[in-house]
Amino acid sequence: MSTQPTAAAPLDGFWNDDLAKADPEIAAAIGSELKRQQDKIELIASENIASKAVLEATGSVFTNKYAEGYPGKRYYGGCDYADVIETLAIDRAKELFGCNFANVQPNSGSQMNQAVFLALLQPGDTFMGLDLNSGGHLTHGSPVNMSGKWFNPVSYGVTEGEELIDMEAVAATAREHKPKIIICGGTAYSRVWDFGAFRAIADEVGATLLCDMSHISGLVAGGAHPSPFPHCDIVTSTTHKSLRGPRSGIILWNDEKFTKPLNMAVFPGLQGGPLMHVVAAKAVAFREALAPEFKSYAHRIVENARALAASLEDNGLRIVSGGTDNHSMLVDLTAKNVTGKDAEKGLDRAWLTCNKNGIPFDTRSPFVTSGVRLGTPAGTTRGFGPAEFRQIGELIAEVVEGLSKNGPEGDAQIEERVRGRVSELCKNFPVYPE
Ligand code: DSN
Repeated sequence: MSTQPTAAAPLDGFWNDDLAKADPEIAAAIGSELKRQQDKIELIASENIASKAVLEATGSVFTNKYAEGYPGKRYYGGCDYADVIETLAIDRAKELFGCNFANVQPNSGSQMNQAVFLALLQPGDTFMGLDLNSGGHLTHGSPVNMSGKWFNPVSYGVTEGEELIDMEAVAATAREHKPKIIICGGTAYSRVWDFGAFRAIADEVGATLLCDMSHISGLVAGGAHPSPFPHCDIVTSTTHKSLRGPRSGIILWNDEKFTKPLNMAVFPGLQGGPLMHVVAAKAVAFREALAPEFKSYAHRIVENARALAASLEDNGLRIVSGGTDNHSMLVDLTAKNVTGKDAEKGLDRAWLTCNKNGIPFDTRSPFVTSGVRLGTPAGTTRGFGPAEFRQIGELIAEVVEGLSKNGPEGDAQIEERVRGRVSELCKNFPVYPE
């Protein structure tokens, strides 16, 4: 049996058939991708399944429109409706996250963070963020990223024993280096962020406090994680992770003094014409997130993550920091003598999609790693509950056991059996039931 979902799914019925007629190759690849998303279980913590309304807005005629500038102050004519959607997106973002100002134009997570640096730092200035090895993000000071090449990043990490953010190290590093910006938030940290404690340290050293809440913004919107406001000065977020919108970014803040520098940094500092079709889709996603059902969704994400973590632990796998408070977890495979790279491949053969990820104090390279990162936002969207996630934990443990015994090629029989059980689950919980 092939280890990949077989035939491409036709797109007929999902959209109309314009694309299939105009470009059968691309239509076939999109159909295959739809089938992959339907047939495999998505456990990548930063991915989700956006609604058809979000997809429709992303594919709308706003693709055709240039709207450099901001609502009411554009450099192009014909922006009446661009103003309507951008104003709605701004108002909904402010309502959703309870803040005074929003810029909804950043095209991506990297650009939203670059805009904050452009607004507040000069080349060579010092800022502080969570170390990549402890779950930080590339744009928070990695030496291979512009943030690490053009500025002077200093970092904090997690404690060796509990694997929790080392607040003493945060305070000590901040006192020593006096960073202009302190960043909280990361991509592979599964515990609650103490924004108040970061605020106290930022105040002590005179730093601006930036939260990159990309991973948890859906949980914040739904009240399943404390809000970075009012503690943080500036909050950035991608919109496609737990927030379940289109692939994009936003910047939020409360103090008027940041308005001009941040808006000028996004446009004309970094970007030209905003992707108005994506701005429209962000507005749609914010409306969805303001609905009462989203609160329940956000809480179910966390409940499901706890069920998955508990199941993995019950089946002999160690979870970094001993569990999770949010949508994600890191599984430490060291004791199984399995690398993250081999686990990612083995799990994919069994139709469980995840990514290899370094664990705190990992001795292996980022291309190999000793762990995998798992998340529940996408599975929760398709309707899985704690019972399904407990099963998924068992399936993951079985595949890892096969890898542990047989090496990188794993146990083909186990993987085939797991694929069968994944298929059953996926059939019962379609990604786009409509
Ligand atoms: N690549 C994203 C993630 O997976 O966390 C962050 O940008």
